[in-house]
Amino acid sequence: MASRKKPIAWTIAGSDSGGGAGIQADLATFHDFGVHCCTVITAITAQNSFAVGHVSVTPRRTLAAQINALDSDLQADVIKLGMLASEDVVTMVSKYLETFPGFVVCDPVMMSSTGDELMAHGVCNMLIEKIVPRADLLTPNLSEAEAMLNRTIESLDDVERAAADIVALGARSVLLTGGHLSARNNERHDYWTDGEEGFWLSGPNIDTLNTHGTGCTLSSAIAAAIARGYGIPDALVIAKAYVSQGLRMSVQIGSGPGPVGHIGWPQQLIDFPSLSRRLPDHGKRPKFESCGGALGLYPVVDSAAWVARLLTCGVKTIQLRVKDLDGDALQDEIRAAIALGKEFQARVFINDYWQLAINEGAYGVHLGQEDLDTADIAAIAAAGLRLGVSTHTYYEVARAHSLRPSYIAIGPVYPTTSKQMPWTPQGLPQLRRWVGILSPYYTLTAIGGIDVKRAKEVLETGVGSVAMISAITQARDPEAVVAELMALHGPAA
Ligand code: 3NM
Repeated sequence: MASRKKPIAWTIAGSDSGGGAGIQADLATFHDFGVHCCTVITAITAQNSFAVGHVSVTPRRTLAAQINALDSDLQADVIKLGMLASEDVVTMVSKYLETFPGFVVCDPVMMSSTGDELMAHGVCNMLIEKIVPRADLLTPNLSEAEAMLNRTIESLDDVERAAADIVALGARSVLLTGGHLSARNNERHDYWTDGEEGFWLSGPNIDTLNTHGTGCTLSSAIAAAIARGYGIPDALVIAKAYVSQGLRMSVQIGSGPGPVGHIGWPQQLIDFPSLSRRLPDHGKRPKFESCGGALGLYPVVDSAAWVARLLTCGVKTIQLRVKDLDGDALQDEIRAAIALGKEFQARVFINDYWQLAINEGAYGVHLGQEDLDTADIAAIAAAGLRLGVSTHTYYEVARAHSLRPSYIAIGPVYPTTSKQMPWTPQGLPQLRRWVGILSPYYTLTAIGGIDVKRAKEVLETGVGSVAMISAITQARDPEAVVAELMALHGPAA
């Protein structure tokens, strides 16, 4: 996932003498993500925590010299654009971007959080004409989006429309932060779209005055995550978590609003956003039953015969994952597996076929992310079935988190041949990170390429359960393997 050499980012932005926003916030953010940050300073501001007193735009030659010095030695993987204070700056930066092949995040800074104007109206139009079409991601807040579109944004529906209209101006994608407009259910909602797909990120509404540098930090954190090899959806989740953590931990330093904190990779689920395609209405969020403790050894099998064989060995959690049956044969298989679960008092999860699982009274349903688009999640919850969801990335965990499922599966831990997948294995360090973030709130299982030898190190992460196919179903002596794996897990719940 992460690239090998230390990635390089440039921030092309203004200096904040107060140390809370601009170049200073960017440096702290990139540092936290292990990304080397070069700086092209577009303006020197004289400011403190309550006002911007003076702005001195960098002379052309000085700006060009910075860009040339970096271009000849420290070429960027990612460029983050902040305050571009004059037409000269916009022209020169846009010229450089014409040949820059990497990712460009543009935070269209127009005002400071103290309410001081940092960009004249004419410059805004130039930004739209020359920079926006080169931006892979634009991160306006409400007032910046209003200025760009020359209209007011008054509702969350307006936010979706505004984001789409900004994409129509030429940006490859837009994250529009909903700000005060979006504060409801104690959450704040930001909307991302590339004009084809879109989703809402909902994070905690943190009650603090110390918000100085939030926009700069958000855009830099996104750029940093991109530089570390994450795709845009993952980068947005990581960056929003980073900013939420920074707001939660922020302290007032001067006599005005303090800076958002910069305190490393986000570690706690309370800071992580949940993610959904439509604006969530948490008042109506379905509630899932818990699994009543750790899942223990969790075989994934393709027939009721295997369910019978493994439940006889004492397995207490199992998934029926049928891929090649339909009609009555499929229904019979599911019915038989569910009956076995009741007989052995085991948790039988049905993969995919949520409607049949409901009809037949299964203990639970397991869904992949693609099934989340089509399954009736509310119906599964209303029928009292547990829900397990597969996750492979930050984006997918954020999406699973929006449903508050009964358990989350994390995979693939290692390479697997049992399922075709586009994701690189997450590995033990990332699994450990997920356990730290998720296990206080969620029952977990780890899956993908786990065999008896690896099960020990996987369980040492504290995940509480391993799920597997081939290590059991292709073993010469499945009963012996299951006995060994169950012993590794300890007593079943
Ligand atoms: N889901 P094996 S990995 C069904 O990462 C499945 O979501 C995965 O098989 C995920 O134990 C996987 O043979 C295959 O590697 C697990």
